[in-house]
Amino acid sequence: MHLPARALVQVSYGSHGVVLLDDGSSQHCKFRRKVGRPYCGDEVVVDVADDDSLVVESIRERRNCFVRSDDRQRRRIVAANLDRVLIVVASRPLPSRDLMERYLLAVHSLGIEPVIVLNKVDLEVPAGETAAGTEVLAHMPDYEALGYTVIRTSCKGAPGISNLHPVLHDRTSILVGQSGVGKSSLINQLLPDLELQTGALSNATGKGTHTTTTTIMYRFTGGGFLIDSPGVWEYGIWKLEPHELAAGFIEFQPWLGQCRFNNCLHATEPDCAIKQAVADIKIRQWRYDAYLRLLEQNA
Ligand SMILES: Nc1nc2c(ncn2[C@@H]2O[C@H](COP(=O)(O)OP(=O)(O)OP(=O)(O)O)[C@@H](O)[C@H]2O)c(=O)[nH]1
Ligand SMILES: [Mg+2]
Ligand SMILES: [Zn+2]
Repeated sequence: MHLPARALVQVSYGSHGVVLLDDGSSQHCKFRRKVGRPYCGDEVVVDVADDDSLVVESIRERRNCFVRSDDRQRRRIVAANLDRVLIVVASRPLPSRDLMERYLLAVHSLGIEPVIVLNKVDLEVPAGETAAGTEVLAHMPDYEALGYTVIRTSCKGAPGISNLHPVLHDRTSILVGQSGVGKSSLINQLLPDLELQTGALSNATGKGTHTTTTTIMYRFTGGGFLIDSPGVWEYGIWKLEPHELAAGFIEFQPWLGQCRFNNCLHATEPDCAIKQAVADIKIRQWRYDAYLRLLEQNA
């Protein structure tokens, strides 16, 4: 291996992590504070340090990055340089209210198309559960009508997971979603050599990787990369500009810019084109209601 060399960050623990080299090997690597913190998916240049360990020399400018918000509405990078974000939901645990809208908003802000994965379709939707959660599942045909790709999967029976292959091939994809929806189970089924890969990663880090506590990038058999991320209970949106919020609702697009006020929030303003479109049933009422809730939370 000729050094310095280009590499991909598979795992980042802040001051060190694992990088994937061109020869296909996963190597432990140190990060230098002056270079900045690399994240999963970052393209870096590595070299040998004085103590013979690998060290990141530079981080290439990120094409995009998927972020979440911490409890103070600050952006936290989860992974970088993505082609696909798969939003995984299931009937167990049921999604929380507006979770899907927040995820869709986040993915649209990256400038890429979200893919919705409805996993655990082998299970019945539990009766008597919260309306908010079951509503999300009932809205799947609406998401499809809006133009989103919805892929139904099961890790425990028909229809299996093979419908995912075409969207993952030759791409860098991340699976995000609530804890327990089956992200790691999907990855486990998608990667026949997962044990080999996690073995190589644990060897490199000395840490076990059975529970998803860190974002990890795997090589996808036949080309591409698959990133598993730790589940969240609530996916929070960072502080947004009002126009960024509306941009996350794709069906608003044709009417944006047509309100009486330039800075219209589409809430209480008169002569609002969005509200008119809702009244004309051109925009679904439940989506507009979700928009209003996000607007209020963002205020
Ligand atoms: N019935 C059924 N159970 C599933 C399916 N997929 C996953 N599970 C189960 O759901 C549980 C959670 O699965 P995980 O893959 O660990 O979920 P995760 O999204 O990775 O969770 P975190 O790592 O906490 O974010 C496990 O007990 C799985 O066996 C499915 O399609 N059907
Ligand atoms: Mg997991
Ligand atoms: Zn308006």
